[in-house]
Amino acid sequence: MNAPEKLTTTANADAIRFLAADAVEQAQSGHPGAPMGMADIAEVLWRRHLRHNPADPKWANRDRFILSNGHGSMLLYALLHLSGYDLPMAEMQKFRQLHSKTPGHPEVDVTPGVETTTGPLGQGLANAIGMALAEKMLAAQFNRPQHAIIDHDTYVFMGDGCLMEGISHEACSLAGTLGLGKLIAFYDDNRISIDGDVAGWFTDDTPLRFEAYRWNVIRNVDGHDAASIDAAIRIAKSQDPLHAKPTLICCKTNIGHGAPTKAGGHDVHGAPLGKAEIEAMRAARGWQSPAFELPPEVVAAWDAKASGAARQAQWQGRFDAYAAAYPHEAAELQRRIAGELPAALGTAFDELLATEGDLQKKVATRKASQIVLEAISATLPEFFGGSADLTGSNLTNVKASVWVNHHGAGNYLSYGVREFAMAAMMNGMALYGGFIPYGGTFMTFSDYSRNAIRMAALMRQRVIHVLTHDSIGLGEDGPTHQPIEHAAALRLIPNNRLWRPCDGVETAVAWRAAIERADGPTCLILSRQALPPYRRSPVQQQQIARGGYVLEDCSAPQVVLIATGSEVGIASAAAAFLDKRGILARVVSMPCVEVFYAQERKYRDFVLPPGLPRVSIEAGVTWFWRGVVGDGGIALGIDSFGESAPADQLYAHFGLTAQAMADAAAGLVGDKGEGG
Ligand SMILES: Cc1ncc(C[n+]2csc(CCOP(=O)(O)OP(=O)(O)O)c2C)c(N)n1
Ligand SMILES: [Mg+2]
Repeated sequence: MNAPEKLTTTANADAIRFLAADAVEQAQSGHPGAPMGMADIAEVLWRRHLRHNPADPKWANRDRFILSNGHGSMLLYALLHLSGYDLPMAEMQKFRQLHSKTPGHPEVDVTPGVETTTGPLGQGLANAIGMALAEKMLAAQFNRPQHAIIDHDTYVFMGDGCLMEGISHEACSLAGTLGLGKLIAFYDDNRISIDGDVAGWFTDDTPLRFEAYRWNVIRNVDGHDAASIDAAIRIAKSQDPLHAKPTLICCKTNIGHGAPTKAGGHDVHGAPLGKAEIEAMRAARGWQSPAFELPPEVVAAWDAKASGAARQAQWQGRFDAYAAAYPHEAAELQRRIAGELPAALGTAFDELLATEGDLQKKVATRKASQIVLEAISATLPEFFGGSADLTGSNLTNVKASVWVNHHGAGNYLSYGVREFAMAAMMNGMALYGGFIPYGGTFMTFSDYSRNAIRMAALMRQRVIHVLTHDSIGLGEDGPTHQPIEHAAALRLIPNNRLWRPCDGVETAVAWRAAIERADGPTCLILSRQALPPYRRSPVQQQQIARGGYVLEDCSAPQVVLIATGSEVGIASAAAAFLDKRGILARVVSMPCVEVFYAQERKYRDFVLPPGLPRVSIEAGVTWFWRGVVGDGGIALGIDSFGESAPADQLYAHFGLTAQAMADAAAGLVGDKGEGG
């Protein structure tokens, strides 16, 4: 590279440095270190390699860029602004302010060009691995000879923090096995994290670690030398596609590079540089422009609008040729990317619910779930199943499941014992588009996935968690495996939906709600043990979708018994006991509390008449239900850990019996005992 080019390259990267330093200074909040340290890598990647179109951030065949070290958000905002996305300079000045397009950490659907919400370290990397998998599978399904319409790379930036997080092991190990050769990750090896020099807490041989994962590792790249960075990217992209591996480019960098006195230390990680340091940096780097102004030649050098439009137009030409040769495939791909459900899906659900079959028999709801999957999967090619090594227990597979292979064919993935990576990869797939991912594990291990479930809720992504073995009903495996607080905890996540169906029909309705819901995740909470079926009128069957409904009624109820899942049977038996004692009880099944409380007041009051005493039962913590039953009501449940024993003994041990529920209800209506 000759001298003038090098100068421009440096100036282009310095534009990122000054935007980041000035925005953080203005906000008096944020992280200048990573953007300044990775500016040179970003400049080479974005200006020489990244295939994107600022005018259409959703272009299907764009390269994906994920900033997994999301605290460096100003790096991404600077790149988007400089490239010509709809992110004007005014937004740089509003960094971290209410309702700006430049929030503290990158948020999908807030800023054009942000592919996923990052900040919780390690998850962006796992999202990117999900996206790279989605690309590989979509390409395998839709590309045809001479028509490679899905064919792009997925790039990730990450720092020490992402690599220290355990999820990086889970996800990168799987990425190596799957041979995701179009995934290119850059490690910002600056030897600094918040507490200081990582020598005291992070001394892994990272290149060796990734070689052990079967990645293509490029070591010792000078992260401030454009030619070395460029060469590394070219090596990553020149792999034989048949044997390609994910690439890790290890870049030695200097955190806060350019700051005259603060670079290289942990103080630049997450604090404003200070006016004096920024002015000294301006002088040292010969940067004449004031804050939030840029030299015209730098603006021109960065502008990717024309090149991006040309690139997309060229792809559009290829897509049109594909559509002419393969009209059915082209329409189907467009449908899937748009996230529209096929009409046949609704018909399959309607038929399943209208026809007497195994779903309407006594069945474990995990088994009912598999019956549902068997009935609908063929209509939903975007459905992508999996399990964290519990397929035979979660019953997430169907006869037509094909395990994903090295070439990207298949519709089912054994994620291995990697719950968190599974959840975060599913988020990546949902964000990518063209797939509706669902994955299974035991409900108690939803804690391992929890932050990724939260991120799906925050990002409004359609991801479905199949959580089986949902209570002490799983029996002998004992308290480690028996979820107690999990249903309540999952219900607490805003925009998450939790369904705990009581029989096969409710399971089908829950699956339908999960799939038809396009703006957030759903957790399906399913039993290991068989549960009896209920008979419902057509109206009752329709009301299941309202989250809660009257399952068994009487002429003038004196008390309402509310239950979910396997405890609905206990509530109905309790109602029968009460009836013998001359007490009239209504049984309400409430498979989805969140959906029920989203119904209009009239319906809620119809199901739970104000003033009538309430008793709830769920084999989990009671405090969640106290709000539903109110001060005068009784919530039956378990406020300790479970025990190891056969399930029926456990229900008796924890007092979750029809007799106990009947006694509680009788007490509320003033009946003190048999005949009393
Ligand atoms: C899961 C998670 N834990 C903790 C944090 C808080 N945090 C933000 S950045 C950071 C240090 C990251 O170090 P590194 O990735 O090396 O970033 P650098 O200082 O080099 O920019 C921490 C602990 C977080 N964002 N996510
Ligand atoms: Mg670091």
